Amino acid sequence: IRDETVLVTGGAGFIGSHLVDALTPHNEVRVLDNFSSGDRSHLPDDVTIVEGDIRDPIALQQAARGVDIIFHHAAVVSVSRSVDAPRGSNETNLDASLLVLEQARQEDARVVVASSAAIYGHPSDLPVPETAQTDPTSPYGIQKLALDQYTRLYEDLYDLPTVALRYFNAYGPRQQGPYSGVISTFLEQARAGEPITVEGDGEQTRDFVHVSDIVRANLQAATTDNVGKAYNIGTGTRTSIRELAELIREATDSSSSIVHRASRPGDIRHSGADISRAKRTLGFEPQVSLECGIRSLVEGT
Ligand code: UD2
Repeated sequence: IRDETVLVTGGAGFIGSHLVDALTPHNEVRVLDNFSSGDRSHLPDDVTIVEGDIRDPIALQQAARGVDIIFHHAAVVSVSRSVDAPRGSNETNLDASLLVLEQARQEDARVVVASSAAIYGHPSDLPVPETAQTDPTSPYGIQKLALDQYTRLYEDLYDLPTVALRYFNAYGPRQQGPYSGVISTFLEQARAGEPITVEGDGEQTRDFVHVSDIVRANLQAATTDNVGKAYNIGTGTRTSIRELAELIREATDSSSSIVHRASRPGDIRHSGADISRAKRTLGFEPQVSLECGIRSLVEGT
């Protein structure tokens, strides 16, 4: 997209900041972030930063004034935090998301929201299509499901162009911190020569999707005519955690051992996206294989 005024909520975060990088050369970009987990150093110079919380209607109003598109990535991303404090995460992930949708209505702006594979819970059939039963196993999953449904409803009720992108397991540069996901954890362990900690038997599988593919999906969602819909964003390939541990050990030339720990209570056994709708309708085609994605993380490119 070009010559648009866009707002990225959570634009200093992991996915948001990569999206900002892709948007800034050709658009006027604003970022709304409270820097609770985002990092200012990830932001290029030529973006307008509104430091504030998406729960704050005034900050949101200021950031969203006159925008054509809102990419909504601000969220409390920790599933375990949502389990410990459901109301707190609900305020940010759902109540504030409604503020975003209302603001978009006022500005007549398109909205692309970050939904999640968490809405499916334990999938009964794999790969999971968008039409699969939704059965979240955490408050986080319920919050994302409600947001996903509200997005569709806003198109239905108010004719607002909306798209929900259901991310599977995202990874890539700048993913850091305690809730950052298994790839960055394994990579840190391998680099430090510490044991790589596989939880459970390691036969559980995930669909790992590189952040650059997620950015591509966002740009496609920004122009598609097929609005009011949700799209799975993954690769369609599943990898076991044990295999991942070995891939990372090899890629880093690490002498780390691979050790097994207790599995996570309630862990999803298998997760994998059916991405045929995104392919057909958005023209989405993942470009980064897990091997390439890990290699570029290791090489820092
Ligand atoms: C992902 C999302 C989460 C939510 C969820 C929905 C991430 C970071 N989180 O959680 O937001 O959408 O999917 O189902 O993408 N593991 C190990 N050793 C470690 C760390 C993890 O074996 O040191 C295992 C873990 O037990 C799990 C798998 O790796 O089986 C993936 O864990 P994760 O935390 O990266 O992501 P996940 O799928 O639980």
